[in-house]
Amino acid sequence: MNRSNVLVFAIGLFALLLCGCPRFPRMEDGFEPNDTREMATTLEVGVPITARAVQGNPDVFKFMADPGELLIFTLESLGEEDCVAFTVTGPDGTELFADQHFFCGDRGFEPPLTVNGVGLNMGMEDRYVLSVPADAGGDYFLTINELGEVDNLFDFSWLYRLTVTTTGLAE
Ligand SMILES: [Ca+2]
Ligand SMILES: [Ca+2]
Repeated sequence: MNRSNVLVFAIGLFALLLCGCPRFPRMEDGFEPNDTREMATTLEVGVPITARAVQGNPDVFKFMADPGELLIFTLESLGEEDCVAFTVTGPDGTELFADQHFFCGDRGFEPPLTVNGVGLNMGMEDRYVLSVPADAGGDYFLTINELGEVDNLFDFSWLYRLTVTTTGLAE
């Protein structure tokens, strides 16, 4: 590449970045659209689902629980930007868990809202474990929201593997 070509290339790249186009949209997964509880993807015990959460496009999953079960949602990070926030909703629409942070890395500063013993464990590397006591039977919903930074030019996305398992609640 001679000097003027380099200059043209640099100006072109700068112009592209400046106008924010193209957006290089992140590829979605095959479970879309699953953006609301009405369109939620059904989970089955022990059957892992590999999917991608793209910023601005929530992924909603549902699981039919028997009363008295403990639901364990395990999310393994498979790559890209791990910048997620979770919400868990019970059969009557009550929010049982809700991350309160809006940007990547702020989880530690904004503790999540949790009720009824729902807990998030991040003890293992690249893994989130959400424990949800299902006192009532019915559909429990897990929403995965990919967040961003204040200044990311392109949408973030997160590749994950989600598995739900159950045990009886401790007496
Ligand atoms: Ca998705
Ligand atoms: Ca979605």
